[in-house]
Amino acid sequence: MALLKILIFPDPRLRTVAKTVEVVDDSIKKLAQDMLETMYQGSGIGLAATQVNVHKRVIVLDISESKDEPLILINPEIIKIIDPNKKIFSEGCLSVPGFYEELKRPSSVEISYLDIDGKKNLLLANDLLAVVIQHEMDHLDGKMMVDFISNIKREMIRKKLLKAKGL
Ligand code: GNR
Ligand code: NI
Repeated sequence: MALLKILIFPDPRLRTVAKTVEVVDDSIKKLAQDMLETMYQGSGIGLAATQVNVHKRVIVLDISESKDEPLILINPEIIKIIDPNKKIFSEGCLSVPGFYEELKRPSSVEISYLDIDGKKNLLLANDLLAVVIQHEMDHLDGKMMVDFISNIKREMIRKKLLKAKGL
């Protein structure tokens, strides 16, 4: 296991579009385990490979209170929006530390993905689980929660995070 370094907005590498995983081999398994360790240590409930500068379609999450229900989703796809009515959630991001934004997203979606054994699965995700999966899938496409807020707010966040980095 190893802790990975998380890229911070506005690092341009966060804009990379991740590639489909062709084979779930040992390197993907190790990546997923290291991502889970990194997510737990950062007190996050989700993490996309993009955030650790690996541009493959792998996300990990754990929305349980007890932090013992890890999920690894490879090549996740939304195959159906079950409830298109959008709900507001307060979202945080390990790549935008210290900032929270109220975003609206569909609150019920059906996902297909490969599990850690390379087997195809379906998952019906509601509420927080649905929101986190959509947040992580955005990362895989180089999108971030700051893209949904006003330019002025995004610019304020960009300046504060650059300053915090000493840039
Ligand atoms: O830790 C996280 N919390 C969170 C809260 C609401 C909606 C999405 C998230 S994901 C975030 C971790 C992260 O940055 N994942 O990319
Ligand atoms: Ni994030």
